[in-house]
Amino acid sequence: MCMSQKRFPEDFLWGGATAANQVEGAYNEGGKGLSIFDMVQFVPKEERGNDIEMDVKSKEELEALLAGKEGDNFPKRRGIDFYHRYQEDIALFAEMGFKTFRMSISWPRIFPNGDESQPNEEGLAFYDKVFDELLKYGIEPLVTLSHYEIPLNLVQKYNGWADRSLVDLFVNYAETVFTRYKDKVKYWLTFNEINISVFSPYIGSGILIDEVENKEQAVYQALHHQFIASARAVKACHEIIPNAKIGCMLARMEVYPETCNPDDVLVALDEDQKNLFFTDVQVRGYYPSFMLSYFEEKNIKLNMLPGDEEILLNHTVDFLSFSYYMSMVATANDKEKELGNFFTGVKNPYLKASDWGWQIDPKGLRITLKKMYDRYQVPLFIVENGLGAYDKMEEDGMINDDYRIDYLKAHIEQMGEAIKEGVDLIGYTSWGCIDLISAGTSEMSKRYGFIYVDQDDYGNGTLARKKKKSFNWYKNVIATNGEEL
Ligand code: BGP
Repeated sequence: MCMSQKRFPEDFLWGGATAANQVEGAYNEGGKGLSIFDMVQFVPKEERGNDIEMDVKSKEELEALLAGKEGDNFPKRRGIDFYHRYQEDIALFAEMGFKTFRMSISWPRIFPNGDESQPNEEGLAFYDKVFDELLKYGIEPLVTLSHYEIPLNLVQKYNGWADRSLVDLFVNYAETVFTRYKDKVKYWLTFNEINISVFSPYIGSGILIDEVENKEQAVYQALHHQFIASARAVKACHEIIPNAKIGCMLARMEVYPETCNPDDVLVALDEDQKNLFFTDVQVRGYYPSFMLSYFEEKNIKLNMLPGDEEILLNHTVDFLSFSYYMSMVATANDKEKELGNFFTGVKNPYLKASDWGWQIDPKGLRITLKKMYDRYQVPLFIVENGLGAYDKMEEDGMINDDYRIDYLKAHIEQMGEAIKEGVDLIGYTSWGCIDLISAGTSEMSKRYGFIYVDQDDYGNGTLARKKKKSFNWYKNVIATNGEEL
């Protein structure tokens, strides 16, 4: 226990985070259509090595998956059965004292094919029940509109966001849920980790990349459509729910130069700019000049319509949210690179890494908070942070996840320091507050939760929930508003 000067504001939003595709399951119940993640299979580490491959790349591959020819272990289809167990799970969140719960709406639960004229009432009713349950305990829902949950039909029909038609379809979906939940949800996010598309065009933008000629052109064009859709969703949110706040979401990691050699510093700066490009557009409201130069150099020609620039400029987000798990090291040397979910870099000799090689860096979070606040001067919200680890149940049934407590404690400590140093941080939702299916590897055994879920990588298990040691620890963190860690 460590007591220190008060750091966190009284109304700080403590909580946990999930995504529909990683928890709900019930992939073909309640009228839900297939989503892109329903097509991603689990491949054991022994077979895939260190490569993380989430993308379906061609029509042919997609058809084979649809026909079930390549095995049938699709963990994201089963999730952890939150669809049927949300009451039990939310009661546990309430017991920990959550002020907020980050979740996403599965777009194909509302519009099963993405392009119907009328929404699916059963899907809408499900989220009504979830929001009511949260509000019953005074937990504020924080809702992501699109967390890798693009309706599969939009991939088949349009090649995802590569086609501008998705803008209107998404805005219609956003308006539908804003209107339906306007009295229940005050905090919204548009696209989860919008920058993932560059590394994973299928997951980020629903693009079957082998079907396009100029890949980079297609990805940045899709992103332009997503920026427009996001800005129009911001506009609609402000009109429909005047007291709501809507933010963007970025996968953020600090990038350090390997040495003080200016060549390394330049490479690191370059990487960092490419990351900040996404928030530049969504927070500042325009494309940064370094990116326009990059497009020119690569002969990427974005098709922008008249009015696009105004939409981006006039409908910027209210706050900036991001995930933070690790930092990276960039080098001008062509060395062997380590792997994160989608960034590469070299090893940092000063840091330890998780079992998945993610370099643990609490001070990097403070650096990022300071940098982001300096650059944008809007409220910040950490909507994902945590340690993916193998947990072991002891003979007495306890899960002593001290390593997780250490990780979270060190990060929260640095958040407190950043707040003391003037950063406007409004909340923190720890990722995977209940064990869920990994986004990157589809493993169940990569666990982040305060709550254990009895299920293995192959779907065996009772799905029973059990509190880990970190459960009571986090409960106390919230009860003391971050003063006792
Ligand atoms: C982010 C995603 C989450 C989440 C997290 C951890 O990229 O927004 O959905 O899963 O990373 O990644 P992983 O599940 O690969 O450990």
